[in-house]
Amino acid sequence: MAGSMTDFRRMADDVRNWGRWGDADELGTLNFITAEKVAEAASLAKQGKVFALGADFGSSGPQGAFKFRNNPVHVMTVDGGDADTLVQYGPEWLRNAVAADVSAFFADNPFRFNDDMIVMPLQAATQWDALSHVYYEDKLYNGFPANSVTSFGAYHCGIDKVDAKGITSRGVLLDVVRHRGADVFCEPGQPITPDELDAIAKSQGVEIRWGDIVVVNTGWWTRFCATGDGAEPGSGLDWTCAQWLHDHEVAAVAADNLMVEDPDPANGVEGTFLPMHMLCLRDMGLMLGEYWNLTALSADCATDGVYEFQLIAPPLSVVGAVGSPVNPIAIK
Ligand code: UVW
Repeated sequence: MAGSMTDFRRMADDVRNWGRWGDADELGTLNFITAEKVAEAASLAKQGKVFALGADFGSSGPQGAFKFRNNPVHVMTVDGGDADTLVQYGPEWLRNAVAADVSAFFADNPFRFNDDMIVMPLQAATQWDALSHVYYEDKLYNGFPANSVTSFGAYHCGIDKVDAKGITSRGVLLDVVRHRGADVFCEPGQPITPDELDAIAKSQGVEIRWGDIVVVNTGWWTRFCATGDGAEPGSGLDWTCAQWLHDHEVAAVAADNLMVEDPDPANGVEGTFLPMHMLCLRDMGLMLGEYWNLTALSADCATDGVYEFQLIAPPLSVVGAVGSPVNPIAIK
């Protein structure tokens, strides 16, 4: 539903959690995940079914379409072939270096090894947005100054600040694709409203509870795997879903699309961009998960009618990072 800056500010005032868990808090709505909640989540692992929700991190990933982010670049730094190549063909100095440094590994013994490295934006594929990822008017979540994010990294609200939580809770899948009877994915121009989220939960027979991580299937990832088109917008959560997430006191929200919220500025707030990001990350302190591969999980939920699971989605504790790759695991 298109809104004005006045609507936006009214909602921002309503959903803002600053000070709710103390002035020093950098966990935000992850505070809803109590020990009881973690135990409840673990009790949902009943059938032994495991779903890895991480996308492939590789050169054919979803990035590149918008120019400012790239797909991962993966290179080998040592491989078993080095043993023969370096020892036989390397220049004298290198052979000596090899003799000194790695011949203990490669020469006169059968042991071989391979090493590699990856260069990529932390937003390259399946990811968590840290609370410092998006802000406005010079303030991060809980009022921390935006200039505390420097070229050295985020001193406040970095992804490393949520490490202690591990990020595991009861996950609930809301399947918009099947609810709409869409072929594969939610066509652009049809933002998912708060009422629709309630209707989906009701029709799936699942309740959204305090501290849950809500996972929304829009079919975007399934479609991307078929077309390779990372620029396909699809539809996402209407920006007013920030209020719904606040009212349900959920711990985090994730989706299979590129930005969780609806990407069309015409459905957002006049005069700004990604208003749900601003409300969730900066005002509520609620993390967003993007590019989650929900294809197999959503198919399974439709088959067995079980839409709740133990969700385990710890980010990498990259010091000062504003996001992290993740391979979330759903266990039923
Ligand atoms: C932006 O595009 C700023 O963010 P995200 O990757 O969270 O969609």
